Amino acid sequence: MHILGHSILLGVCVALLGKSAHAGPLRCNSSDNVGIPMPSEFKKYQDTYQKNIRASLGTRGCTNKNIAVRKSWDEIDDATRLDYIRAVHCLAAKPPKTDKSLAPGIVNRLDDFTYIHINQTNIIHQSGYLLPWHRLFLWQIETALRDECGYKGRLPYWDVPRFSDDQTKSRVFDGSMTSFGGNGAYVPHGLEHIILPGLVIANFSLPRAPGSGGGCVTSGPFANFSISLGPVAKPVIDPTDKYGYRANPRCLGRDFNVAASKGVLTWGNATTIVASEDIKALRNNVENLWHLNSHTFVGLEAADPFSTPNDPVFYLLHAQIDRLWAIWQGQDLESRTFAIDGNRTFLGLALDYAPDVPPSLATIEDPMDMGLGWFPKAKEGMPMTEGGRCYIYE
Ligand SMILES: [Cu+2]
Repeated sequence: MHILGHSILLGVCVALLGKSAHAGPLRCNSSDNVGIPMPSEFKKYQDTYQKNIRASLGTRGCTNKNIAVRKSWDEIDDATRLDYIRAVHCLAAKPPKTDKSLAPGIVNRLDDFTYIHINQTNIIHQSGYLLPWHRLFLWQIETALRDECGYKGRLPYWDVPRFSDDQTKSRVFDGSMTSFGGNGAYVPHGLEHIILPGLVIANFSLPRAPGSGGGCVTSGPFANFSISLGPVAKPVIDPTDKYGYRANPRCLGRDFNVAASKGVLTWGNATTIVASEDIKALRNNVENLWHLNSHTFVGLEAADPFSTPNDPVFYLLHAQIDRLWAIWQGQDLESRTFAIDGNRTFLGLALDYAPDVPPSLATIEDPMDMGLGWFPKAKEGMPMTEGGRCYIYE
């Protein structure tokens, strides 16, 4: 009887899905039946991480009572989703705090974040700072959403491997008003080679394969969303505006690239990452199996290594990466929390604008530039339950 009742409920959900008419598809309440379930191998790592983090907590500061839980966007309720989206629009309507002489294209509080990410790109990617820098960056935006715009929840993550076959089945990209919208409109385009400015190597470029969009996002709460800084990595760099610091008002565009997700951003690769035997393997696996591919899947603005935070989904994308790192750290908090690997610059290349940053190995004592005059050491960006941070991923 129970099984019969369940299938009737599923039938109702399917019928509702078929009737999507207005502001986006109707969804049945439970998303339990959507996506690829977490395999037991991955769950084993997640369980160990959660158990070890909780066991490490004391009775003061970050405790089992007050620890914040960061959840999948697909597992939070619609009210929380709407509150998050409202808070992002709220930051987009607030004045910036960054000195505009640094980048005249900074127009709002979100651009403070995009600006410092552009400014630090050649230092915080393919380097030892990737993970700690972005952990603090996520914490900064989560704090801004909560303290400056009254968001009541925590930073959610994009449940990438659960939807690797079809990311539009995720509530992140289902195009509804409780999502981040869908793909960009289709604009015919081909393969491009985008140049990353600032590296002292002749025309360092990355291939950018064409996806199925290429134009403006037309559905959901970020249709008609205006962005200003960037793009930075382009086929041709304008030497008078190398880092896209001038105002360049335009729509938020995307270019979904299924080949970067299907068979790539899988539970199998997520498991390989959390099972990495040491920090060197972890960092390489994160970069090569996941980081670049998840940006490439979303495409266009999100795939610009510099100005990628222009796409509000950036923070959910990086929360997934932060989660994978957290689960890896949580297998052995004592030996892994402060483990670091990598150079001080992108692939150890010299930078044309920062000759004082030697392309040598990063250490946990190195300062990182988070913007607005905050220069924490790399080690401050490593624990999840110290230094004001107190969160766990579910
Ligand atoms: Cu980044």
